[in-house]
Amino acid sequence: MNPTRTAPDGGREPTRTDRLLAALGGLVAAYVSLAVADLVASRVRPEAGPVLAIGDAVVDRTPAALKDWAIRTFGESDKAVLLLGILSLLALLALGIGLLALRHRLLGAAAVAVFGGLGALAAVSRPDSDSALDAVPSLVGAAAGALLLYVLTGVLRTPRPGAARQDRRRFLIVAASTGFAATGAAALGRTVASPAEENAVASRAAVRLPRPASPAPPVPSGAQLNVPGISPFVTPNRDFYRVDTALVVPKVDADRWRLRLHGSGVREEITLTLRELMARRTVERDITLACVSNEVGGPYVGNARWLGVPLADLLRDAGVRPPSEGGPADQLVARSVDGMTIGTPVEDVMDGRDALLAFGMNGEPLPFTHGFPVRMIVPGLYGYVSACKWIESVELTTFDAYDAYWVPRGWAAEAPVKTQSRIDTPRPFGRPAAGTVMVAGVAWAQHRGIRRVEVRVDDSPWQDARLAAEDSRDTWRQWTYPWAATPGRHTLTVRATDGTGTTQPERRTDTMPDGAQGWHSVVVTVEGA
Ligand SMILES: Nc1nc2c(c(=O)[nH]1)N[C@H]1C(S)=C(S)[C@@H](COP(=O)(O)O)O[C@H]1N2
Ligand SMILES: [Mo]
Repeated sequence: MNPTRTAPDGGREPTRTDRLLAALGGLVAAYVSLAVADLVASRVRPEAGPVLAIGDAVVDRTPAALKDWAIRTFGESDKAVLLLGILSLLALLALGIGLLALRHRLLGAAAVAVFGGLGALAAVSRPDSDSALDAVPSLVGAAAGALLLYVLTGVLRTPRPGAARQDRRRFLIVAASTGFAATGAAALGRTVASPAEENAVASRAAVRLPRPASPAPPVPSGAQLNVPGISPFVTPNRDFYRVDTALVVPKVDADRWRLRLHGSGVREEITLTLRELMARRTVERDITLACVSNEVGGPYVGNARWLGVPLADLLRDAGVRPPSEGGPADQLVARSVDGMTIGTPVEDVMDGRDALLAFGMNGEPLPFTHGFPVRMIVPGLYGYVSACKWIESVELTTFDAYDAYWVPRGWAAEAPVKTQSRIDTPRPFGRPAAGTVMVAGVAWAQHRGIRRVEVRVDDSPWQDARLAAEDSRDTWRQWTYPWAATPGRHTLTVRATDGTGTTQPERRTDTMPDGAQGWHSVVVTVEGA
């Protein structure tokens, strides 16, 4: 047993075991803080939890290049990686605060409170925070953590004489039981949906999609090629890529949702409910959506059947004229419930293309991840300049007057999609058998259409691929090329020509600032017979 020495302030001189336990105490107190905050947030608003609020703040302040790197490196796990990073940093700080608390009990507890305050500040300064209530999860969590740390380090600092061993046991029992209780409570908070979330889920289940006044023409039978490994012509909702800045998917209650249309050139500001929107003339269209962060050969593109109302109809009814007819606004800024802003040329929206306020995706109401209840879709423009999810307002303004979210972060204010083609099969570094190998994939140049796709094997001349039937110039097009493959290592390259006759340039460019260009190629090794 350790001899008990007395420290100047009456406590015992801490031993190495005390320091170890104190650090552990810091960790447990931080953990309990976060679990309690999580529990409270699950009742208030999930996004108001401190970790997510800080995560959101980090996302907004991340330089574009770093962000693009994160998307490239971690793909759709980029958010998980960010949260893991934040948690690791907090864990380190917590160990330090535990040690501090062993020296100065009150100071340690105060440090926990300071972090709670930072979390609360982050939560209320989010663009989508409309209530001081958002500070509550962090504050309650911090109070719980500070109290626990104070109690735990008290046990270590003022042991009952001769009872150090029992005191440490007491410490461990208090730490473990509080940790377990907080875990249980937080887990319960997560499984039992909050009333707000329940309402949102129920409102989506209650949506009856209207029959389109203008249905999508049937997909030509020849648009879907029968080649194993090719991207299906229609991307099922569950497989559709997801790119957004939301750490928690917004769950909007459709019954409370409103769309506001205002700004320069709008005769009179309009507010619409979902029911009112759906009562307008509806159209259904197949449209391929692509992300500007998609590298050559990348996965951030998908094709779906969208149901919605033409945005141009709504704008015309509100008195809006495009710049070509003398309208004062050249930029339409869409805002989402989570504070995203997306700027789109008014001219593009009103030039006759099927720019939609969409509520249906492949025959069902928009999934929450894809923008329920309503999002924008504009054929021919990258998502970050057109496809606002969880939309809540549309403002008519100018490019001079306003920069949307991504623009100050280094991305172009205007970004029509670049022509791209991708080899889906064979996979990179695949080992197909010699003989006829079906090389196949997709090519897209939304709103211009795909006129031609060519394939090159090593340095041989370009060969025409067989194009699947065209559904519309707003959708991607499958292609296939039967290759007489000979044993050995080969490089397959693809390039497409769009409806204007322009062929993809060879040179690869960065996704920044307005989308990648260049030829996609894959290297395969053909196995001998
Ligand atoms: N509210 C909101 N809308 C958004 C985004 C976002 O971050 N927030 N990201 C945009 C980007 S960059 C793209 S590519 C598309 C992706 O849509 P999807 O996730 O349905 O595929 O949504 C766009 N709409
Ligand atoms: Mo994107």
